[in-house]
Amino acid sequence: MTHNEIDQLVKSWIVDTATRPANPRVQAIVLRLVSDLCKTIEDLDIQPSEFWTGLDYLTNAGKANELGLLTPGLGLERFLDIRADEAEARAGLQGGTPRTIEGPLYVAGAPESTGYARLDDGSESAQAEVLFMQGTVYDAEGKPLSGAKVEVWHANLMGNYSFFDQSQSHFNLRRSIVTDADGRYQFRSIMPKGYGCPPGGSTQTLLDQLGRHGQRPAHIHFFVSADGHRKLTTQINIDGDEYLWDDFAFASREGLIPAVSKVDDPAAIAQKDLRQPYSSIDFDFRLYGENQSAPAAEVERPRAAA
Ligand code: MBD
Ligand code: FE
Repeated sequence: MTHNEIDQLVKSWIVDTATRPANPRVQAIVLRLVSDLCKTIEDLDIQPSEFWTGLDYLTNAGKANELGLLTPGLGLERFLDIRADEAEARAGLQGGTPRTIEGPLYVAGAPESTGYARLDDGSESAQAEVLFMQGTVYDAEGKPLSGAKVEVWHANLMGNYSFFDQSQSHFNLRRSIVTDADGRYQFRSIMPKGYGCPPGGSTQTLLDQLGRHGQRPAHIHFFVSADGHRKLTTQINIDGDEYLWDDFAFASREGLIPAVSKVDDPAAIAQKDLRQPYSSIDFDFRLYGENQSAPAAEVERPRAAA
Protein backbone atom coordinates (compact mmCIF):
# COMPACT_ATOMS: atom_id res chain seq x y z
CA MET A 1 0.00 0.00 0.00
CA THR A 2 1.23 3.54 -0.68
CA HIS A 3 1.45 6.13 2.08
CA ASN A 4 -1.24 8.11 0.28
CA GLU A 5 -3.60 5.14 0.31
CA ILE A 6 -2.85 4.63 4.01
CA ASP A 7 -3.65 8.29 4.74
CA GLN A 8 -7.03 7.96 2.98
CA LEU A 9 -7.87 4.70 4.70
CA VAL A 10 -6.98 5.93 8.21
CA LYS A 11 -8.93 9.15 7.66
CA SER A 12 -11.95 7.04 6.69
CA TRP A 13 -11.69 5.22 10.04
CA ILE A 14 -10.81 8.08 12.38
CA VAL A 15 -12.35 11.23 10.87
CA ASP A 16 -15.11 10.35 8.40
CA THR A 17 -16.89 8.21 10.99
CA ALA A 18 -17.53 11.13 13.36
CA THR A 19 -21.25 11.86 13.84
CA ARG A 20 -20.70 14.53 16.52
CA PRO A 21 -18.22 17.41 16.82
CA ALA A 22 -14.78 15.96 17.54
CA ASN A 23 -12.11 17.48 19.74
CA PRO A 24 -10.02 18.79 16.83
CA ARG A 25 -6.68 18.54 18.62
CA VAL A 26 -7.27 14.94 19.70
CA GLN A 27 -8.56 14.07 16.26
CA ALA A 28 -5.50 15.52 14.52
CA ILE A 29 -3.07 13.76 16.87
CA VAL A 30 -4.80 10.36 16.69
CA LEU A 31 -5.11 10.58 12.91
CA ARG A 32 -1.41 11.29 12.61
CA LEU A 33 -0.29 8.64 15.09
CA VAL A 34 -2.43 5.87 13.59
CA SER A 35 -1.40 6.65 10.03
CA ASP A 36 2.28 6.82 11.03
CA LEU A 37 1.92 3.45 12.76
CA CYS A 38 0.26 1.93 9.70
CA LYS A 39 3.08 3.27 7.52
CA THR A 40 5.64 1.74 9.87
CA ILE A 41 3.81 -1.63 9.70
CA GLU A 42 3.77 -1.40 5.92
CA ASP A 43 7.33 -0.19 5.39
CA LEU A 44 8.93 -2.62 7.85
CA ASP A 45 6.52 -5.44 6.94
CA ILE A 46 5.67 -5.90 10.61
CA GLN A 47 4.06 -9.32 11.07
CA PRO A 48 0.91 -9.79 13.17
CA SER A 49 2.85 -11.73 15.82
CA GLU A 50 5.34 -8.86 16.07
CA PHE A 51 2.51 -6.34 16.38
CA TRP A 52 0.91 -8.26 19.25
CA THR A 53 4.30 -8.66 20.94
CA GLY A 54 4.62 -4.89 20.87
CA LEU A 55 1.10 -4.33 22.19
CA ASP A 56 1.71 -6.78 25.00
CA TYR A 57 5.00 -5.04 25.78
CA LEU A 58 3.23 -1.68 26.20
CA THR A 59 0.45 -3.29 28.25
CA ASN A 60 2.99 -4.77 30.65
CA ALA A 61 5.09 -1.59 30.79
CA GLY A 62 1.95 0.34 31.72
CA LYS A 63 0.89 -2.18 34.36
CA ALA A 64 4.38 -2.02 35.87
CA ASN A 65 4.28 1.81 35.85
CA GLU A 66 7.40 1.89 33.64
CA LEU A 67 6.17 4.08 30.78
CA GLY A 68 7.56 7.11 32.64
CA LEU A 69 10.95 5.36 32.67
CA LEU A 70 10.79 4.16 29.07
CA THR A 71 10.09 7.74 27.91
CA PRO A 72 13.49 9.18 28.93
CA GLY A 73 15.21 5.94 27.88
CA LEU A 74 13.97 6.41 24.31
CA GLY A 75 15.07 10.05 24.28
CA LEU A 76 11.50 11.36 24.15
CA GLU A 77 11.75 13.38 27.38
CA ARG A 78 15.01 14.94 26.11
CA PHE A 79 13.21 15.76 22.86
CA LEU A 80 10.55 17.70 24.76
CA ASP A 81 13.38 19.68 26.42
CA ILE A 82 15.07 20.44 23.10
CA ARG A 83 11.78 21.83 21.81
CA ALA A 84 11.23 23.86 25.00
CA ASP A 85 14.75 25.32 24.63
CA GLU A 86 14.01 26.24 21.02
CA ALA A 87 10.75 27.92 22.00
CA GLU A 88 12.51 29.94 24.71
CA ALA A 89 15.24 30.98 22.29
CA ARG A 90 12.58 32.16 19.83
CA ALA A 91 11.02 34.21 22.66
CA GLY A 92 14.41 35.83 23.25
CA LEU A 93 15.13 34.05 26.53
CA GLN A 94 18.79 33.23 27.06
CA GLY A 95 21.32 33.03 29.86
CA GLY A 96 19.17 31.15 32.38
CA THR A 97 20.20 27.92 34.08
CA PRO A 98 19.77 25.10 31.52
CA ARG A 99 16.76 22.85 31.98
CA THR A 100 16.96 19.10 31.93
CA ILE A 101 14.40 16.36 32.30
CA GLU A 102 12.25 15.81 35.40
CA GLY A 103 12.23 12.03 35.16
CA PRO A 104 9.56 9.83 36.76
CA LEU A 105 10.58 9.97 40.42
CA TYR A 106 9.40 13.30 41.87
CA VAL A 107 7.01 13.15 44.83
CA ALA A 108 5.01 16.21 45.89
CA GLY A 109 4.59 17.18 49.53
CA ALA A 110 8.18 17.08 50.84
CA PRO A 111 8.88 18.94 54.11
CA GLU A 112 9.50 22.65 53.61
CA SER A 113 11.98 24.91 55.43
CA THR A 114 13.59 28.29 54.87
CA GLY A 115 17.26 28.70 54.00
CA TYR A 116 18.53 25.28 55.01
CA ALA A 117 17.51 21.64 55.22
CA ARG A 118 19.11 18.30 55.89
CA LEU A 119 17.85 15.84 53.29
CA ASP A 120 19.10 12.48 54.52
CA ASP A 121 17.73 10.55 57.49
CA GLY A 122 21.18 9.39 58.63
CA SER A 123 20.51 5.74 57.78
CA GLU A 124 23.47 5.55 55.38
CA SER A 125 25.82 7.79 57.36
CA ALA A 126 28.28 4.97 58.07
CA GLN A 127 28.97 4.40 54.35
CA ALA A 128 28.07 7.74 52.76
CA GLU A 129 30.08 10.85 52.13
CA VAL A 130 28.46 14.01 53.52
CA LEU A 131 27.55 16.57 50.85
CA PHE A 132 26.80 20.24 51.38
CA MET A 133 25.33 22.10 48.44
CA GLN A 134 24.54 25.82 48.46
CA GLY A 135 23.97 28.81 46.25
CA THR A 136 21.74 31.71 45.30
CA VAL A 137 18.62 31.87 43.16
CA TYR A 138 18.84 34.89 40.82
CA ASP A 139 16.40 36.52 38.44
CA ALA A 140 17.32 37.22 34.80
CA GLU A 141 18.87 40.56 35.76
CA GLY A 142 21.10 38.98 38.39
CA LYS A 143 19.08 40.12 41.42
CA PRO A 144 18.85 37.54 44.25
CA LEU A 145 15.35 36.13 44.69
CA SER A 146 14.30 35.85 48.31
CA GLY A 147 11.36 33.49 48.91
CA ALA A 148 12.08 31.32 45.84
CA LYS A 149 11.31 27.64 46.26
CA VAL A 150 14.05 25.04 45.65
CA GLU A 151 12.56 21.54 45.52
CA VAL A 152 15.31 18.93 45.60
CA TRP A 153 15.27 15.15 45.32
CA HIS A 154 17.93 12.51 44.73
CA ALA A 155 18.81 8.84 45.10
CA ASN A 156 20.49 7.05 48.01
CA LEU A 157 23.66 4.93 47.91
CA MET A 158 21.74 2.18 46.10
CA GLY A 159 20.63 4.61 43.39
CA ASN A 160 17.06 4.32 44.71
CA TYR A 161 14.48 7.00 45.53
CA SER A 162 12.32 7.12 48.64
CA PHE A 163 8.58 6.45 48.11
CA PHE A 164 9.31 4.25 45.08
CA ASP A 165 11.78 2.35 47.29
CA GLN A 166 9.55 1.47 50.23
CA SER A 167 12.53 0.51 52.40
CA GLN A 168 13.48 4.20 52.81
CA SER A 169 11.94 6.55 55.36
CA HIS A 170 9.16 8.98 54.42
CA PHE A 171 10.59 11.77 52.17
CA ASN A 172 14.19 10.65 52.66
CA LEU A 173 16.40 12.74 50.33
CA ARG A 174 13.48 15.02 49.36
CA ARG A 175 12.96 18.57 50.62
CA SER A 176 11.56 21.94 49.66
CA ILE A 177 13.83 24.85 50.64
CA VAL A 178 12.66 28.47 50.47
CA THR A 179 15.52 30.91 49.82
CA ASP A 180 16.44 33.27 52.65
CA ALA A 181 16.46 37.10 52.62
CA ASP A 182 19.59 37.02 50.41
CA GLY A 183 18.12 34.52 47.95
CA ARG A 184 20.29 31.73 49.32
CA TYR A 185 19.63 28.02 49.90
CA GLN A 186 21.79 25.35 51.46
CA PHE A 187 21.33 21.69 52.21
CA ARG A 188 23.23 18.90 53.85
CA SER A 189 22.79 15.44 52.36
CA ILE A 190 24.77 12.41 51.24
CA MET A 191 26.60 12.06 47.95
CA PRO A 192 24.15 10.08 45.76
CA LYS A 193 24.94 7.14 43.50
CA GLY A 194 23.63 6.72 39.95
CA TYR A 195 20.32 5.02 39.18
CA GLY A 196 20.00 1.84 37.17
CA CYS A 197 16.80 0.61 35.52
CA PRO A 198 15.33 -2.38 37.37
CA PRO A 199 16.86 -5.54 35.85
CA GLY A 200 14.16 -7.64 34.23
CA GLY A 201 11.75 -4.70 34.10
CA SER A 202 10.03 -3.54 30.92
CA THR A 203 12.46 -0.71 30.21
CA GLN A 204 15.64 -2.74 30.73
CA THR A 205 14.16 -5.61 28.70
CA LEU A 206 13.82 -3.31 25.69
CA LEU A 207 17.20 -1.67 26.30
CA ASP A 208 18.71 -5.19 26.25
CA GLN A 209 17.17 -5.75 22.82
CA LEU A 210 18.76 -2.48 21.70
CA GLY A 211 22.15 -3.47 23.12
CA ARG A 212 22.00 -0.55 25.59
CA HIS A 213 22.59 -0.11 29.31
CA GLY A 214 20.05 1.53 31.62
CA GLN A 215 22.39 3.52 33.87
CA ARG A 216 22.29 7.17 34.89
CA PRO A 217 25.24 9.09 36.31
CA ALA A 218 24.84 10.32 39.91
CA HIS A 219 22.64 13.41 39.86
CA ILE A 220 20.41 15.69 41.95
CA HIS A 221 17.02 16.95 40.72
CA PHE A 222 15.55 20.42 41.19
CA PHE A 223 12.38 22.38 40.61
CA VAL A 224 13.14 26.07 41.18
CA SER A 225 10.19 28.46 41.23
CA ALA A 226 9.41 32.02 42.28
CA ASP A 227 6.43 34.32 41.84
CA GLY A 228 6.56 36.11 38.49
CA HIS A 229 9.18 33.72 37.12
CA ARG A 230 9.27 30.68 34.86
CA LYS A 231 9.60 27.44 36.79
CA LEU A 232 12.90 25.68 36.14
CA THR A 233 13.16 21.88 36.00
CA THR A 234 16.76 20.75 36.11
CA GLN A 235 19.43 18.48 37.59
CA ILE A 236 23.09 18.72 38.42
CA ASN A 237 25.45 15.84 37.74
CA ILE A 238 28.22 14.72 40.05
CA ASP A 239 31.47 15.32 38.18
CA GLY A 240 33.71 12.31 37.61
CA ASP A 241 30.92 9.72 37.38
CA GLU A 242 31.74 7.05 34.79
CA TYR A 243 28.32 7.55 33.16
CA LEU A 244 28.56 11.37 33.10
CA TRP A 245 28.31 11.53 29.30
CA ASP A 246 26.73 8.10 28.87
CA ASP A 247 23.34 8.67 30.54
CA PHE A 248 20.60 6.29 29.34
CA ALA A 249 18.18 9.23 29.80
CA PHE A 250 20.29 11.82 27.90
CA ALA A 251 20.00 14.45 30.64
CA SER A 252 23.65 15.58 31.05
CA ARG A 253 24.30 19.10 29.85
CA GLU A 254 27.14 21.63 29.88
CA GLY A 255 26.41 24.10 32.62
CA LEU A 256 24.95 21.45 34.95
CA ILE A 257 28.21 19.84 36.13
CA PRO A 258 29.45 21.98 39.01
CA ALA A 259 32.85 21.42 40.61
CA VAL A 260 32.81 19.19 43.68
CA SER A 261 35.31 20.34 46.30
CA LYS A 262 36.57 18.06 49.01
CA VAL A 263 36.80 19.83 52.36
CA ASP A 264 39.41 18.25 54.64
CA ASP A 265 40.47 21.24 56.73
CA PRO A 266 39.98 20.13 60.36
CA ALA A 267 38.56 23.51 61.42
CA ALA A 268 35.99 23.45 58.60
CA ILE A 269 35.07 19.84 59.46
CA ALA A 270 34.65 20.70 63.15
CA GLN A 271 32.59 23.76 62.27
CA LYS A 272 30.09 21.45 60.48
CA ASP A 273 30.08 19.13 63.53
CA LEU A 274 31.53 16.35 61.39
CA ARG A 275 34.39 13.93 62.00
CA GLN A 276 35.24 13.17 58.37
CA PRO A 277 36.07 15.26 55.29
CA TYR A 278 32.99 16.19 53.29
CA SER A 279 32.20 17.36 49.76
CA SER A 280 30.81 20.74 48.86
CA ILE A 281 29.09 22.02 45.73
CA ASP A 282 28.33 25.66 44.98
CA PHE A 283 25.59 26.12 42.41
CA ASP A 284 23.46 29.17 41.61
CA PHE A 285 20.18 29.11 39.70
CA ARG A 286 19.10 31.83 37.29
CA LEU A 287 15.39 32.02 36.42
CA TYR A 288 13.65 33.76 33.53
CA GLY A 289 10.87 36.20 34.24
CA GLU A 290 7.33 35.33 33.17
CA ASN A 291 7.05 35.60 29.40
CA GLN A 292 3.87 35.67 27.35
CA SER A 293 5.57 34.66 24.08
CA ALA A 294 7.06 31.41 25.39
CA PRO A 295 5.00 28.24 26.09
CA ALA A 296 4.10 27.56 29.72
CA ALA A 297 7.13 26.52 31.77
CA GLU A 298 4.90 24.67 34.24
CA VAL A 299 4.55 21.14 32.85
CA GLU A 300 1.37 19.34 33.85
CA ARG A 301 1.81 15.63 34.33
CA PRO A 302 0.50 13.20 36.89
CA ARG A 303 2.90 13.08 39.83
CA ALA A 304 3.04 11.05 43.00
CA ALA A 305 2.21 12.84 46.24
CA ALA A 306 2.70 11.66 49.77
C1 MBD B 1 16.05 8.63 37.46
O1 MBD B 1 16.59 8.91 38.65
C2 MBD B 1 15.86 9.63 36.60
O2 MBD B 1 16.22 10.84 37.01
C3 MBD B 1 15.34 9.40 35.33
C4 MBD B 1 15.20 10.50 34.36
C5 MBD B 1 14.98 8.13 34.96
C6 MBD B 1 15.16 7.13 35.85
C7 MBD B 1 15.69 7.36 37.09
FE1 FE C 1 16.84 10.83 39.03
